[in-house]
Amino acid sequence: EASLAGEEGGVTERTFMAIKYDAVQRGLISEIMGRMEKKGYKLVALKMVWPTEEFAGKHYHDLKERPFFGNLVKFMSSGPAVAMVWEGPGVIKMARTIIGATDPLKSNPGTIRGDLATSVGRNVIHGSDAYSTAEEEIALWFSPSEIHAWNRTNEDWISSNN
Ligand code: IDP
Ligand code: MG
Repeated sequence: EASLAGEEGGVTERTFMAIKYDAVQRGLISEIMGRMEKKGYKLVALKMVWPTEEFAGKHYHDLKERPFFGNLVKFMSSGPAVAMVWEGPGVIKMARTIIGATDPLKSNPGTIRGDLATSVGRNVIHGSDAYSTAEEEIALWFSPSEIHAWNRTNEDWISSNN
């Protein structure tokens, strides 16, 4: 489990992100991962997953009643995604900021979707939207043994308590 100890600039927490199959096809994996890595967040779990329709439906269960749900689940199960858990101060909210708005045309330049996408149906990345969904999605995509609590040797150059 992520430590909830307070740190300057936010509580250390974990969020789930998935690089969608459109970004995998377009060769944007390192571009997207690099943004989280360079920000100073720590990658604590990583794998490629080709979701079944059933699994994709579980991941997007909140959207079952939406008209685009069928297409969304078909798209998500059409190829492998890159599933990740990122850890760090305020990472749940900050990952959403780094991602941008759901509709790439409403995402600011500088965000992942604002820089790399134009269509809501091909918006390259998923990120958990709250603490509760982060917990739920991490548990859906990863087993506890796949999540690694490793120490960074340069931690003092990224985070300070004073
Ligand atoms: P989010 O990914 O920004 O959290 P959600 O509202 O949770 O956005 O929707 C999940 C995914 O469903 C979006 O990333 C997008 O791929 C797809 N989606 C959302 N709204 C629409 C829509 O109006 N048309 C088509 N696809 C949509
Ligand atoms: Mg969402």
